[in-house]
Amino acid sequence: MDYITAGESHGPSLIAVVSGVPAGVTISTTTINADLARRQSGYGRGGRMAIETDTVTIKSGVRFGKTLGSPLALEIENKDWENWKERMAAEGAPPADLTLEHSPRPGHADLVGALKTDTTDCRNILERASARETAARVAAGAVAKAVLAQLGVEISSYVTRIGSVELPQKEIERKSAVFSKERIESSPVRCPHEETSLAMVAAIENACEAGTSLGGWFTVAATGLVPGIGGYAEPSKRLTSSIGAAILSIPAIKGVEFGLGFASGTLQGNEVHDAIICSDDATGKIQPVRATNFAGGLEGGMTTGETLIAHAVMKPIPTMTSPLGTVNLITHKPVAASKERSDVCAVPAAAVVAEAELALVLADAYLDKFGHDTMSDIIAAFEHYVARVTK
Ligand code: EPS
Repeated sequence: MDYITAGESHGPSLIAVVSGVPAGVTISTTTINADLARRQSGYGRGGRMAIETDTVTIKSGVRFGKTLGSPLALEIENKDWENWKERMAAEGAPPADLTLEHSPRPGHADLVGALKTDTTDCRNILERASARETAARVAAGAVAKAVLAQLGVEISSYVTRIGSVELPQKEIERKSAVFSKERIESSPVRCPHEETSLAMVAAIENACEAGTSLGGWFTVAATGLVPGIGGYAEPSKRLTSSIGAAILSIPAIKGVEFGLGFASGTLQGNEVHDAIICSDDATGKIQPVRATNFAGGLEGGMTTGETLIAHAVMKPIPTMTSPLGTVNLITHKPVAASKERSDVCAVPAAAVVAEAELALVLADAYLDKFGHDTMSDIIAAFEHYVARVTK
């Protein structure tokens, strides 16, 4: 399974094309729209989210609620296009009163993108570098989640830090905790701890008043995995690298770790590795499992069968209402950076985008192991494998 996206932030729409989806996957626009709404939510979002109500139109690849085995084209309209039709027209001359964006924002793709593509109008860059593009990824990820759901895998995420406010360590159980969806989604910042959520909201309010922005940390988890997905024999098959790269492809993400992650470099081997024990599952079958999950569900680049846990850090959004200094690209004189409307904090939204990225990599890896073209055959191969590894 693979995907590409197209679309500018203020163009007519965002599009995701998802290829390699097997035939027979149950798809519902209600489920995709629920994830799109989760991406739009979270305390600290800006004015654009009040304009948009992201909903998907399935343009191809699905018939009567099931995939056909052909590529899926998914479209999300930009309601804001109504206000940008002339300024973002695909054809014709620019309007006479068009304001060009000559003041690149430090921390955004504006300056380097403008240098690279031989323009002084940063709008040519920021329209695509905008995190608005991640709506299309979430739609693509919902298709991957639908494949995984038929194989018993569920994906969730939660926020552990915004600015200087952090979820207490005892809640995270050495970075291996998973929380119920109810606890996460009932928080305005998708943090499963009420007191911390309130402090995070207050921190966002303070940053808003100061005209600045905040980043943070989040965790993304996959439950219901079987052991042996991914591979140790070739670099490209190691899920540690493909999941890491996928999460790092989300705008503003600056680092990813699995399980104990960086902390494992400060501890001894006996404190870091997960002892192997034998356990009877509900059906009375015996299988080797882990006493703990400090590895975050990956060993040798493969799933261990424990919950997969990745942690990521998002930098503060570069667009600020009290902007940093920059240089006008025409006059080369110092000016304040452009104040493109933006969010104060989008960490809760980025966590939802990371769910999509994790789902896309995991679905692809499951199909690598169990077959690509038809869901009923994939499920048969999957059940045969589960029976073998849980003798
Ligand atoms: C976003 C849409 C954008 C921004 C934000 C995220 O809309 P607009 O540019 O019209 O305000 O609100 O973009 C950024 C954070 C960014 O860095 O570009 C969205 O849909 O998530």
